Amino acid sequence: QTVKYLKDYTAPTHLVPKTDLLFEINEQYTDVWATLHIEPQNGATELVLQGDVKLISIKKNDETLPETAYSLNPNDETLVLPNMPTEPFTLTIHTQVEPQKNKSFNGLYESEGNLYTQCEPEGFRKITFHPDRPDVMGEFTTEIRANADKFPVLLSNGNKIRSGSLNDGRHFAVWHDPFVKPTYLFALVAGDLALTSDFFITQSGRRVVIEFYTRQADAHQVAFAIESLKNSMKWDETRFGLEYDLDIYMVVAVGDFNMGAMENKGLNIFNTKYVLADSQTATDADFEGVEAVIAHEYFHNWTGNRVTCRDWFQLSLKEGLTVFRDQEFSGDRASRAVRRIENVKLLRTHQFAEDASPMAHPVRPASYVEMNNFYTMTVYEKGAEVVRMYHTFLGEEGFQRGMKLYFERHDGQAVTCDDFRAAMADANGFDFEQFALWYSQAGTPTLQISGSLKKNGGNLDYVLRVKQILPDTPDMPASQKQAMMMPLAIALFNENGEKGAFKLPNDDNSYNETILIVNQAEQEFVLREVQQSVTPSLLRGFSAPVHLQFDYTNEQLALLLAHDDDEFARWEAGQTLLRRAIFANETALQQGNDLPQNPLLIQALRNILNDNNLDAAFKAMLLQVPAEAELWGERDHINPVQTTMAREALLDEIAHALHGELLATALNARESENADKRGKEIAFYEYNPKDAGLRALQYACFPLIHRFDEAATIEQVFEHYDEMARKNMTHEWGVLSSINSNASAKRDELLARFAAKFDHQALVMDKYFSLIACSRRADTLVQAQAALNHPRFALDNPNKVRALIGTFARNVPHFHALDGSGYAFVAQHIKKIDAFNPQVAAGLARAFNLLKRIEPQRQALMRAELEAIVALPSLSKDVREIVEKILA
Ligand code: HT7
Ligand code: ZN
Repeated sequence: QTVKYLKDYTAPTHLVPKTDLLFEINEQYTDVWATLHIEPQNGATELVLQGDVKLISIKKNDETLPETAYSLNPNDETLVLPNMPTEPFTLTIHTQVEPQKNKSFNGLYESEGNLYTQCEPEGFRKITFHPDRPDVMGEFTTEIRANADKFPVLLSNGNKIRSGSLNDGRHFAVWHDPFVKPTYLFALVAGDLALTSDFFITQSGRRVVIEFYTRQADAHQVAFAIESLKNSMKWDETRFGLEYDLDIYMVVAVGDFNMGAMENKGLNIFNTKYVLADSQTATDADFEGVEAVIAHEYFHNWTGNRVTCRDWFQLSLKEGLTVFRDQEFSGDRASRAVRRIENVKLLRTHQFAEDASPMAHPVRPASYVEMNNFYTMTVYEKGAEVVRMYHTFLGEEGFQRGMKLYFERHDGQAVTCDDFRAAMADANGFDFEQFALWYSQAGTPTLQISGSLKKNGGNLDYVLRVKQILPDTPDMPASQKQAMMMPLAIALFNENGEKGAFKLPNDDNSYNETILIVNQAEQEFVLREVQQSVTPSLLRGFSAPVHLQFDYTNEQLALLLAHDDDEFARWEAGQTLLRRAIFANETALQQGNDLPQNPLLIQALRNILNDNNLDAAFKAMLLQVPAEAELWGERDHINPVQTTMAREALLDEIAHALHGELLATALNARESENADKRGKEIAFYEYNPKDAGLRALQYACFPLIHRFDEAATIEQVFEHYDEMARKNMTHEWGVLSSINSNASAKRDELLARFAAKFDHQALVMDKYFSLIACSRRADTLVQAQAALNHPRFALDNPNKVRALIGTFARNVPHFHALDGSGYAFVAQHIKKIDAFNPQVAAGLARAFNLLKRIEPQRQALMRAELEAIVALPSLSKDVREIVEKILA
């Protein structure tokens, strides 16, 4: 396998400032003529183009080149032209593609009779030959010709400059994008699609046309996405001072898509999951997903498109920054604290696991085999945390000064993470030299903190000792790693739960919270003139992406849970109590002891349930018991099923001890949700953040209510399902998820009714398949296997695969079943899917990344499956890279 290294980067030998494309779409295949206007650099004569596509012919300045003038190398997907002029010249390259046969959804592909492209990161080379690297930027003009009946809509980037009829029922459109861009932002869509239009007036008064393209049957579901786009456009103007640049912004929704969406200049292509939403088919979480992804792709217009990446190692330059921007947007829209906690949960569940696995890599990877494998939690989510740390150090004003300088310096360029860091540093006179380590050192640091009171004359000092521990990762032993620089936000609470004042060294001002700069392996911070009793609130707001170890007593955690005014720290105190209770159960199970009781935790949860001043969405968050994957942190010898049992035992304890409070809370939340809707149409149960919070609270309680008395609850749900579910999909989903592990036939019947009702709603059928796959019932594997034959299931549709097989691979007791059946099921489908969609197969293969940290019996079973996968001679490099890393 060819490994590409960041250290080997060299500037391009040839630039391509202009590319003219002609697509002639036929029944069976599409002809592409690409005219590249090439500017050799520094007298270079050998031109290497990338391509994985059928070559028909090449012309140099209108003269057909003989086959002896170039060599095609399918192994490394290159076309080498050794004797090219040193002066500017053109190459016109004729290629032929078969989009109907393309099930990889990469390059030009067909879905339901329409054509779409996906070019990031290296899909353009499946369309034509080109340097196809992000630092070769140019202006694109694209002509599309196709049958007018079958393909009435012809779209590409930029502005439509011409269109008209041709002979034989064909027509054409010519698009020109005035902004230079790399090939990965190229897009084309051709098909029979419904258009929903709107417009946005920018801060400078320009009118931007908004066009959303969907299947005709889906057009009524785009209103929320359009509103989200307008909100995003407004927010980017007000918070970042960034205005949209073209006169048209198009979004196309497609059901076959490998990821969430793609930010192609002026022509975003979206997974339908992140465009289509109405209250009968989408949950509140789905609405929030649509809003966030619409925003994310829109924000790329500046952070990604106007300023792009020099090479793919710099992916986090655009992704980390854009995730940070979409997180801030969502936080500004509503429920900032809850959004922050959700982001941290996602990071800790998936990115921390990645960082502790053989797949660990720095935010800026040093090498890769298949770039598609590096659209990771580390690049996106840890990358966003790295950007957030700049923000924490500099504050909003300083951060915006940095952004301004970044755009002044680099608009229209392809740059690096160091250029971003330099802009932040130079705009603020802040030294971010050491901070660069966040881009090169993989693994999650641990901060071991201890605190003690010390007499200082008549006063007391609180001395915090901070030790930074960096883990070994496959790319670098801990001994070679250097101490990182990070912000540590802290406050001190007294025994009454009040925030206490303190002073800092050489500073006579009083503070009640501060940000300490951690930058050494071991460090001491002195907080002066503190009160007698101190409980520190540490890593407030999750100020750095680290593990925190501090020896809190359970009473101190309960105090923070009751009183901390930083919602993250408050929630985290509760999570630590919950984690401790589960670990204690695990130990008891291992040792065959009785399970311990947790009166302090139960009382703390009772107080939360009874607290009428708490925001409903936040209360729902406080009640969430950490999932298994959140509990594994840095542990080894994991026995997944024992973790599940320990966790379930705690859920039982909570459900029984707090049944009355849970019922009352759920009923109150339902009452509050209904209060302003009496006498109104059901359609009034729409998404809005306040009602979403009330619903989140109802469905935080309902599974625990079901757990208290399963038989009575399933009867009740069965009797009243239509009434409970009819308000909107959040209720329908909430009810079904709550009883989804119930062993009775009534649960099966309810799911069957759900599937029948939504048979023709592809996105709701994804929900049905994920319900099947996430159930903790004993027969889940059998049901998942049967679902493969459901008429609405399709192995070549990535959403369906993620819903059924991806969800199953996260179902801890079933994926990790001791007979190996769960591993075999997932492995079997990795092999099948790899034959046509390596990217999706590689995504599934990541489920095995726990291999080395799992107990020996399961480790052997997993290993056997992985070894069978790598033994396949035709295995893609995508899956091979992942599986070989896991096995190494
Ligand atoms: N920048 C986009 C990445 C993406 C992608 C990558 C590989 C293969 C298919 C893909 N579709 C979209 C999405 C984003 O982060 O905005
Ligand atoms: Zn992105």
